Amino acid sequence: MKLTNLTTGLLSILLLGFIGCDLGEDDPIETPPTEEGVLVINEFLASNDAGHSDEEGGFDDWVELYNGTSEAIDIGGMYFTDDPEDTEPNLIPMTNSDLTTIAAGGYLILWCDKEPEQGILHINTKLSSGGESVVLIDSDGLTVIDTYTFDAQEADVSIGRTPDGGETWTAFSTPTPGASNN
Ligand SMILES: [Ca+2]
Ligand SMILES: [Ca+2]
Repeated sequence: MKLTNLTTGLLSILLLGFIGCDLGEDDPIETPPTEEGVLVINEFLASNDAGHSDEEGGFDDWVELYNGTSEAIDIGGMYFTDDPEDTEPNLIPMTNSDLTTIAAGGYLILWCDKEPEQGILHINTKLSSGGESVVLIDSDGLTVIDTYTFDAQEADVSIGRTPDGGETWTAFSTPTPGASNN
């Protein structure tokens, strides 16, 4: 008799537990995202006819980086290239961390104008409007931080992630260099 009561009790506990789990699965509250932000290529313009110009007034190609992490990141010492097979990617100089540091949640523009004499954020590479890649490589020269390969581009229409740092790439007829893509 005692054993039967014990068994019934255990079954009740198991059944309650089961019902509890079932209710839990139906809970409409979604788990908040836990994935930490990362440093990404967030937007780029490979055909700049009359969009945003650089300090010298040049309508040059540009790449926007976005720091989705909670810490400032200095990209000095990292590399950028338009070719994933490039054995000599462009070194981003380490000579002025004020210019190369991206605040947490901040943006930075690299000008792809083949005019490195215009400053350390001017890469010795232009982007092909016919399509190629944008590749950001870590300071070890090997680890690809982010890369994206694109097809032929329309003039003054940028391609970027939505939301900032997100998985989806969208064409923007109103580019937002240095600001949120939203
Ligand atoms: Ca320029
Ligand atoms: Ca933007």
